[in-house]
Amino acid sequence: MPTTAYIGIGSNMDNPMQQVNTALQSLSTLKGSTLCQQSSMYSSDAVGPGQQNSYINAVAELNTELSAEALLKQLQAIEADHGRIRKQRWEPRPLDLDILLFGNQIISTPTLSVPHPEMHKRHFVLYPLAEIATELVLPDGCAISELLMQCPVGELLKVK
Ligand code: A4P
Ligand code: MG
Repeated sequence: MPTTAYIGIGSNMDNPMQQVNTALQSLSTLKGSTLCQQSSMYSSDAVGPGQQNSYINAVAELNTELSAEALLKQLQAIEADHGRIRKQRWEPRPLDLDILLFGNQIISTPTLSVPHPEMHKRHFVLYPLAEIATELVLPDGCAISELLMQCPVGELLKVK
């Protein structure tokens, strides 16, 4: 049985909209997986330390036969194709791909935390996710609609 996974896509370097578009193309050809839905693109100020360019974010829904670990490896390969070199956490990046949700699974290993630990408080994750999964309920039983009510839209802007 394939698993429904939601992938958070983010970029704040080197033409972010194009980075997100080509990431979506790569996701659509991922082995053992089908790209079912993609959200609009949203812009927002960078969350985190220091001054950074604003981000473009989107969320994709995949149906995948891959395990969560195998999916993470594939996502990291796509990030590498986009020229990402990891130096430090929260640095500017041409492309960041996070597994937000993997079916109803709760995963906590040294390499993988699912649901993504920050997702419930990030407007740039919740609003695009809700756009493609209005009725979603997280593994802890919390409905996405409830999370949205606790997360102001702020300066998040749908751009495309
Ligand atoms: N890892 C653990 N869980 C996961 C998961 N669910 N999905 C591990 C993907 N990776 C996961 O990630 C570091 C390690 O996390 C990986 O090797 C993997 O084994 P990384 O992508 O190298 O590092 P990172 O992205 O810099 O760190 P982190 O903690 O993932 O940062 P975030 O939470 O992704 O935050 N502001 C706006 N507006 N929009 C953004 O998209 N993104 C960030 C990055 C900060 N500010 C932002 C945005
Ligand atoms: Mg990341």
